[in-house]
This record gives sequence, C-alpha cells and structure tokens, in this order.
Amino acid sequence: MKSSIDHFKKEGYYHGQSHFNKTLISELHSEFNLHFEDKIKRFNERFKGNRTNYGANHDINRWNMLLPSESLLVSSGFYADQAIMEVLKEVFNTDFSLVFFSSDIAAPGSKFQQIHQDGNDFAVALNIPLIDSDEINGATQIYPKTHLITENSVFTNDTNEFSDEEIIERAAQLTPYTLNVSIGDFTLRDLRLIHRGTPNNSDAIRPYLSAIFLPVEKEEAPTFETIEKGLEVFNQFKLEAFPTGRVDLIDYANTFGRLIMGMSCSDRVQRPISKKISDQLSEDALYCFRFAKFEDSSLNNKIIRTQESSQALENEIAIAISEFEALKNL
Ligand SMILES: O=C(O)CCC(=O)C(=O)O
Ligand SMILES: [Fe+2]
Repeated sequence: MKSSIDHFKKEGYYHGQSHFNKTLISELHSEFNLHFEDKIKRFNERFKGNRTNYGANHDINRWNMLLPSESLLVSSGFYADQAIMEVLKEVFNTDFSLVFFSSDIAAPGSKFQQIHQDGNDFAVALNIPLIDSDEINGATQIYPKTHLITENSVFTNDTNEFSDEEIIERAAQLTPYTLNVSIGDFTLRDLRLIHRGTPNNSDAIRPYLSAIFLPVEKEEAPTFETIEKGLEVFNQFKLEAFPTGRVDLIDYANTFGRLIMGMSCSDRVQRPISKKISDQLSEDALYCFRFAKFEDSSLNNKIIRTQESSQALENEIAIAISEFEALKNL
C-alpha cells in the first residue's frame, strides 16, 4: 500500500511535506487575507464591536471562516490534488463530499483548547498552512493512533463512542505530537483523532485553510429552498447569540449551522460557484463540490433534491427553533 495511505490508517494523520508550490500558497494567502479582513470588519459592524467572551467567533481568539467561491481558493483545485485524492479515495469506504470549505485561524492570544475529537464519526480534515507553524504560533497538537479504539485496532470507518471525559483520560496516558508545518505542506487528519489547538504566542495570526470531507451514502439532498431557509434561521440565531456574549447560545448557533451544511453535504449553497470558476475545475474537484449550487445548471443535476431529505431538514429546523428559544430563556 502507498505509504501515505498506510500512515494515515495507522497513525490517524498524514503530513505531506513540501508538496505545493510556494507561489500558489502565497497567492492563496493573499486572497485569504483580503477575505479575513473583510470578515473581521463585518463581524465588528454586525455585532457592534462586541466580540463576545471568545474575542472571536469560535473559541478564545480563534476564528472559523468559510472561504469564498469566487476565488482562486476554489479554482486552483488544491483540495482535489492528486496526492490528496489518492488517500481520500482509499480511506473512505463510501462516496464523500467536501462539506466545509473553511479555515481555522488562531489569532495572537489564543490558548490551549480543550483536548477533543472533532467528532466520533469518521471524516477527514485537510489543512493547508498559509504560514510556517510551530510551538510558538500555535501548531496543532495531535495524539497519534487515537482515531482507533485501541492503538493496535484495525482501521475502520466505524463510529467510536468515546465521551469527552474518556477522551481526556485517554490523552492523559499518551504523549502528544506537535504537528509543525511549513508553507507548501498539507496535512490530512482523521476527525476522530484526539487533538487540540495550542497557544499562539506570536503577534501574527496563524491561518490554516481547512477542507472537511464527510462520507455520503446517497446522492440526495434537500432542495436549495429548504437549505436556504435553514441558513436564514442560522443567521438569525447568530444575530441573537453573539451580542449577548453567551457562549451557550453562540455554540448552539454554530452547531446548528454545521448541521444544516452537513445535511446539505455542502456549504456552497449561499456561496454558489459561478460558471467562470466551475469551467476551470477538474473532474475530481467537481466531484468534491458536486453538492454545491452552480451557476452552470447542468452541474446541479448530479444530485437528486428529494422531498424526503427536505422534510428531514425541515424537522431539524423546527426542533432547533424551539430549543434555541428555550435556551435563550434560561
Ligand atoms: O486550528 C487548530 O490548530 C486546531 C483547531 C481545532 O482543533 C478546532 O477548532 O476544533
Ligand atoms: Fe478540533
């Protein structure tokens, strides 16, 4: 078996070193910077400078930001690079989709995160560092082999049932590994792998592009109309949550947003992909984004938009509205 695949299955991650051309990464970085500046401006205007208890939108001085579609970030197709696709096609035992086309930004003053798994379910995160990262500016710490139930278990895509307490207990017996990375590198991480963000003690932000691939069982999704309705509710939750500074409301809103996009198998419905961009995409890149909304309507026909999927999403929206209301009144 190829060593990248073998390593990923055994260790729960793979570090591809000096893989991407540095000029490409520097161009992606420039686009990212413009977009992030704009994001901070909009965030401060929208929430009137109240950056909440987190000082950011995700965790203490940490930001998550979805990436724009009208951009080299999509058209370059870095996420569907051959070496990456080779691993993805081998480790998923079903079809998969690039659901979250995003970024993780550890700003100066970010702290150690709680040790966590991103989920109990198998999925894969691709990270592309836009600057070199190490112990000073917040490289991610991982606990190799913890994607498996025990370190000698055979790799499967099965869900594990570790609770937050069990994860912390398990990590306490192990030695973490700081995943230092350089411009041009990429990392692939099993979402079940135990890890944490670490402090950024430098004075510059530490941006990683992040693409999260989730398994897909059926080529079916809710209608764009239902998805848009869910995203409007998400937006309303954020508008209500952030100004209060209440972390429970903010976390609820963020989790609901991820649920909508997860059930849609794409975060590209409010960020449709124009024909100018899709015309530049390879077959693999179009596969990754096939659940997106495209200006080129022929690309929207690959996915069946069913009543059943829409109804399932409608139900989740209704539950969330009442849960959010109850949480607000606590
Ligand atoms: O950005 C990082 O270093 C890790 C962030 C992370 O694990 C998370 O936010 O879930
Ligand atoms: Fe994480």
